[in-house]
Amino acid sequence: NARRLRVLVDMDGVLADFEGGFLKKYRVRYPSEPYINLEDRRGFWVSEQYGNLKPGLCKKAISIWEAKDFFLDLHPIPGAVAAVKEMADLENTDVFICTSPIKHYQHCPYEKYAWVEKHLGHKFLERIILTRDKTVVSGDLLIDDRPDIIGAERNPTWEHILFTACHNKHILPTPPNRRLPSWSHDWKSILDSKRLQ
Ligand code: DGP
Repeated sequence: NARRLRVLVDMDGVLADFEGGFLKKYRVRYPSEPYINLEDRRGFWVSEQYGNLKPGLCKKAISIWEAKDFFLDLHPIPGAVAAVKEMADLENTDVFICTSPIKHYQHCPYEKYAWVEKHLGHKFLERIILTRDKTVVSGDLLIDDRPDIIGAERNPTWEHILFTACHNKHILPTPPNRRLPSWSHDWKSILDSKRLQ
């Protein structure tokens, strides 16, 4: 079976710790405002939960990830860098980093490239797909922490593997939807199960 497997890997929440980086910078910038512990995060949109916590916090939350160096300073998710490098070195496997930049484009797209070069190396710059619509990108697997990935294509080619994050851990995946709980779990078996299909 010489067919190559194409794996799309999301960045924020899967490779880069968006939630941890957000909370840390939010608390430094707004020390007297309430905040949401990561265990209490619910829903994909950080700004929505902060807005519900207190009027005005939606805008304050957004100001954190729109600031210079927010995306560049994110720490890698544990095990992510080693896993993606190993995945890219597997035979018959093509890995792409598939990520949606925020629409405030002054810093985010540049810093995503810089982050990939810093943590994964220059050759991974060939592997970046920036898109606000992941359904039009073709692949066998999409490893992503966002539960609802929809767009222009009603039948995406990829199978979505839900990567566990603080905001989605209470969602029950409706079978046959699969999860990857962390990078220390057996991601290779998920790839192998797809090769056999
Ligand atoms: P992705 O993980 O590729 O689907 O990208 C989603 C981006 O949106 C990621 O950078 C995280 C960011 N994000 C998280 N919460 C919010 C929010 O409440 N508002 C906006 N505009 N972006 C958010």
